[in-house]
Amino acid sequence: MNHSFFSRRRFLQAAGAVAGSSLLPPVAGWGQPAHPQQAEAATSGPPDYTLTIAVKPVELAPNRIISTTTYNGQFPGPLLRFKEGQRVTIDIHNQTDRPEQLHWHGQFVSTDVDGAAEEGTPFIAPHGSRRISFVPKPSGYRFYHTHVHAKADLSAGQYGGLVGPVYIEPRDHPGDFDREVFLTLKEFEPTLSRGGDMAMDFLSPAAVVPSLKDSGESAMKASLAKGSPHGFEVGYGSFTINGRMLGHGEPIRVRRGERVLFHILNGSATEIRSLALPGHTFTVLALDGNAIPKPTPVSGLWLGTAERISAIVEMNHPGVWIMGDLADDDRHHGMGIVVEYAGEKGKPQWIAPRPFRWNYAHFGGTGTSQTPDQVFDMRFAKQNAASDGFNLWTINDVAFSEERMQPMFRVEKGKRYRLRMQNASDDIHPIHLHRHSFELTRLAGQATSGVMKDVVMVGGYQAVDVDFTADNPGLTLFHCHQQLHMDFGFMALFDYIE
Ligand SMILES: [Cu+2]
Repeated sequence: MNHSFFSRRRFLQAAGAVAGSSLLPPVAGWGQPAHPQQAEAATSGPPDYTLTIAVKPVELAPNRIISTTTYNGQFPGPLLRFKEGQRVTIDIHNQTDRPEQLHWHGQFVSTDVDGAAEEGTPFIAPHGSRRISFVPKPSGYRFYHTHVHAKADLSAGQYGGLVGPVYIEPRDHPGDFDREVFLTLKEFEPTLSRGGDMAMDFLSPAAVVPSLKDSGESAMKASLAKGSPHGFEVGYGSFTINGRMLGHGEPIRVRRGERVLFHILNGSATEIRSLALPGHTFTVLALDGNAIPKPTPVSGLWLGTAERISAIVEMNHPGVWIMGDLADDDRHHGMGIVVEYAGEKGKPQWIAPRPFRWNYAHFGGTGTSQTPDQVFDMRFAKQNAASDGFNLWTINDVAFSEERMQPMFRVEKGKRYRLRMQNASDDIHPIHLHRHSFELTRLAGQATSGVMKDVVMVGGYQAVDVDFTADNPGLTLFHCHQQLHMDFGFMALFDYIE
């Protein structure tokens, strides 16, 4: 049997196609508005899918019913299974009082449908509708979510329930597993707080850049010395997997010997999540939906906001278990799901795994990555409590704002670019690039290759390099996926030049 669920051969072909695209003529000049591509124009007739955005009750647990914005009245939104290369038409209805954006995270689509106003995607008007059509690609685990600024309004943006999974079936390879299980991790009942308790010490390598640390710490000290409080953070009252708090949803029922393929999404607005299943290991096949060079077993998972992991668990340790977050407090408030073997009974058990660190390079290959045509240096910094008590975030000293939407970086179609990211803050930032994927090339001093992603966690005071090929013309948004950070400046635009 073929043990690689994802087609390595197709992946390499795709990479080859990217490398060859430099022969195509460049399009979309600097300063011009984004052109909706003809190919993306809406079709007539009934849609393939309908997504309705509306405020609905969601039952997280018995007697714990919240009211939040949902897709089709459910959380998570419906799993959309597309076929790679087969056009889909989707009607989006917005039954709320706010303009909405629906972003196709991880897909190579045009700016007209990507779902980011900064790139020129039209809003779905309050009580309005929009029909979109696009060709899903690339294959693998993607997702869709709202893409509006919430700022201080914790009922808006990704603080609500506007998150749903997408799976784009590859053209071949049914894969070697018995069952697929999709899990969306998500907190509800957000509140503002001062200071958080987010885990910070799980990334490997742990090396920090001393000059980044000095500059971040002295900026923070200066702010506190002036009497500023710490900037606002967000905490949550309830934690769920697939919209249910631990113990209140259907358990995942398994049989001994089964190979279960988990597709796990961190749908959080702001939090980094972890997941472990006592007595079992995860064999990671894909990160952010893209096959990794070599399937790799790990004892637990870490996911920044918007990251996805596809991993096989061989069910070879019968019992009734809690698959849950490593943070006891978050698990006790719901971040877990029961895994129950056939014929086993009793109270679900949690056993903390031995401490482990998360290193993307474990999933990388041994090859060296291609030399980029150009390097963009990016420095991320925090201005403590500088925007009405919220932290203000800058990229190269510029905080993005709706009044200041000029592209910061310009790329040419077909060229390969390195983003040399330097984080002068103590927070971990899950950094996302729209409409493209990137290859991880250096993580806190460690070289790697072959890991293709669309989100990468950049550790506090650390440096990370990623490379991407400019192969999807149009304005392209780059931002931290932490909602509080992206809402307060942590964004930049790339544009294509002739
Ligand atoms: Cu961030």
